[in-house]
Amino acid sequence: MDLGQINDAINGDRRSLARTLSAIENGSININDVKQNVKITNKLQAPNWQSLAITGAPGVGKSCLIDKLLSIWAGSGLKIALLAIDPSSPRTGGALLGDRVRITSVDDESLKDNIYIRSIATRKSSGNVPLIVADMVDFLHVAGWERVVIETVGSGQSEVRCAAIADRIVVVEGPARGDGVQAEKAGLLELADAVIVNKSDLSGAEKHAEELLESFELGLGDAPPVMLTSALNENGVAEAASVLLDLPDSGRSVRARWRERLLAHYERKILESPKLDDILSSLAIGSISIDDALNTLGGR
Ligand SMILES: Nc1nc2c(ncn2[C@@H]2O[C@H](COP(=O)(O)OP(=O)(O)OP(=O)(O)O)[C@@H](O)[C@H]2O)c(=O)[nH]1
Ligand SMILES: [Mg+2]
Repeated sequence: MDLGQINDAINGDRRSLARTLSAIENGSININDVKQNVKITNKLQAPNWQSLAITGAPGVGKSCLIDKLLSIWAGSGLKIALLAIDPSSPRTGGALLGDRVRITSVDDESLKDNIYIRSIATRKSSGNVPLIVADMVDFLHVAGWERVVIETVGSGQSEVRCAAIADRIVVVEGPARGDGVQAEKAGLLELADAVIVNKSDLSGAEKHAEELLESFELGLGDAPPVMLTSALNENGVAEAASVLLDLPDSGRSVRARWRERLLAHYERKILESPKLDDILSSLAIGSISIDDALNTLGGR
């Protein structure tokens, strides 16, 4: 562990920050060791939330919307970081390129000291991505980034878990396409502390917001706020930015979120167990059962 580099990162050096995050990403340093070994000088007031996941189907406008939100929040003096989880889809060849193009707030001279952006290429990662993301969020807080936004596509278990590690989850949807509520299918809505229907400049957005409200009314617990925005013409974005900054966690999402976190940690426990190799060999020759294996790996 390069303590000098870690201290530089904490003291604001961006290159050291990038390197430290890479070291967390590839598993060469452990966040708990870092916390034990560095003096944490950045005393942040604990805000309402420290991490906010913005999730939803590909192409609904998450990056465009985040760009506007970052401008507003950074403009009000908050230090805000974005972790863009890159599912490395063959479609885009990786969201990095797309997001670089779409996130323009970072090019603004007056804002750039308050904004830090980092992509995480999940394809290259060997470990448990949601927990790597959680560790990176942790380090960003240590390094003085008050709020961390996580952009993740809301399909696929790992992506949903990346959202579940955040303090708050916002699900972004597009206008109605006649095939019902997308996020509902992915089990995302039960995790949502707020829902944004973006592309309100297109027809079908209001109808979709109504569909969402109806589907919440059928469910249990209090419905999260449903907001309409257009990242294109900025309608509703300032309002959304202010609601999101003070967003309470909705009671209904808490259990679902803890379930995802529990599963992520359980998986890490199994994968990082020194007994895993032996257990796999025993399973392969049939000398133990799955229950035996789980008892051994899932225990202490
Ligand atoms: N009409 C309209 N188009 C929008 C709006 N917001 C984004 N778009 C367009 O939608 C497309 C996708 O936007 P992105 O911000 O990249 O969407 P994303 O959800 O981040 O996509 P992935 O990262 O690939 O999942 C782009 O062509 C945007 O220009 C909006 O409010 N209205
Ligand atoms: Mg995007």
